[in-house]
Amino acid sequence: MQIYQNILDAIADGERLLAVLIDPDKFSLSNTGHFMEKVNRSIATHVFVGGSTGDGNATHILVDKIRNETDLPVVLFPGDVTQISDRADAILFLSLISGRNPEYLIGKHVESVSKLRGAELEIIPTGYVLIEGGKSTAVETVTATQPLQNSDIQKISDTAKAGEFLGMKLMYLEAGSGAENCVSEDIIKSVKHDLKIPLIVGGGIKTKAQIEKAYDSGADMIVIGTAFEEDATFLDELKYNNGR
Ligand code: 1GP
Repeated sequence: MQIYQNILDAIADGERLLAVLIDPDKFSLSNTGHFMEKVNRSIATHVFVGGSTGDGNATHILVDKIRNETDLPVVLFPGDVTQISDRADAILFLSLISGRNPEYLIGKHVESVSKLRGAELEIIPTGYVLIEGGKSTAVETVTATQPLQNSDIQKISDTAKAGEFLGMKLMYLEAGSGAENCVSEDIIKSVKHDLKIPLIVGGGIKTKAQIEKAYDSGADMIVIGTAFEEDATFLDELKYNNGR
């Protein structure tokens, strides 16, 4: 599978992408079959696996189980080096460019090389921009970084653009898992206006209206975790509507 090229092709075809985020820490393995059945019937295009705190073995087992239940690409969204599993199709190689903690700008990346070298995972360099979402998030705590203020749209746009200049292939605007406020339309529009690489938006998206607004503002891919964890029937509401 060529995950990144497929993302570019889908966007060129006008497709709206949706990643279902599964956090190994919060997900019960015994629920995998039932949950993935719903995912497979929904408009979801990708499965992301990862969390801020999860341990590696749980991720590995979960990725294996998910792969048996779906043909969708399974992409690691790792909170830590331990969460790298070569059973996934790809990994978002995240740089937390909103923060100034060297561990999340280069340190963890160096640590991960011994696991990635020789693995068949597609590595997708991804700029990760944490934006305040109304309450303190696990990402903030774990990475010891501050999110960007949502009023500082220029800085957010400049940060994303700098990531693109550095060669990142995807840009991820993150309000944090379970955020009270998802990333605003104004922020998405401003970042999108300036950016040539695909734009991912996640954190705190819980309703169809929020999904539509994010797409209409320019998000190419939306990531939802908490809303599906809390109510998997929300997946049933997201029917095919984009020609797939
Ligand atoms: C978190 O962006 C993802 O990293 C998804 O957030 O859990 O709030 O959907 P939610």
